[in-house]
Amino acid sequence: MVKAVCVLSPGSQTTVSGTLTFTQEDSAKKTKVSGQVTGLTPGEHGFHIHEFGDYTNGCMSAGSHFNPFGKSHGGPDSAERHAGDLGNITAGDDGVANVDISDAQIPLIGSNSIIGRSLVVHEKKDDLGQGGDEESKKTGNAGPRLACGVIGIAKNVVPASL
Ligand SMILES: [Cu+2]
Ligand SMILES: [Zn+2]
Repeated sequence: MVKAVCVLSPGSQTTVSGTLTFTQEDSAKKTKVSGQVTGLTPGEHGFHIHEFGDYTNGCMSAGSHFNPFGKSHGGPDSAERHAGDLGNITAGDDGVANVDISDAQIPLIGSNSIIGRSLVVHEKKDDLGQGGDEESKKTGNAGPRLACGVIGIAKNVVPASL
């Protein structure tokens, strides 16, 4: 089993934070993402893996959605999607979103491993590629980046084969 962790840091002018854990039992299994994001406005917020674990210029340096197969933007259940398209998380009135996702396109093992890339939480709802405009097929119109964090190897776990 490979385990990774992401501690989200607030972007400029936000107080959004959170800790997410990632686990993958073996290369044939989905990756589970679980944890909590706090400080959100109530409602849905785009939630993606972005291509770079780079914060030299804040969350903007994380680049575009992780897209190793050259696809258009979609939702987690879409046939056409970026690997990093995890859809939306939903915050309650307390501003807390509980995350519990299983996804086959964000492996921790193998050449398309997301370890070393980043997780980004957005201000707006991701339209999952259904917005009808050009931007919808790129970013889902999810808007500014509220918080981001690098996905790193978690303590006490020896990765199988990264
Ligand atoms: Cu994003
Ligand atoms: Zn995308």
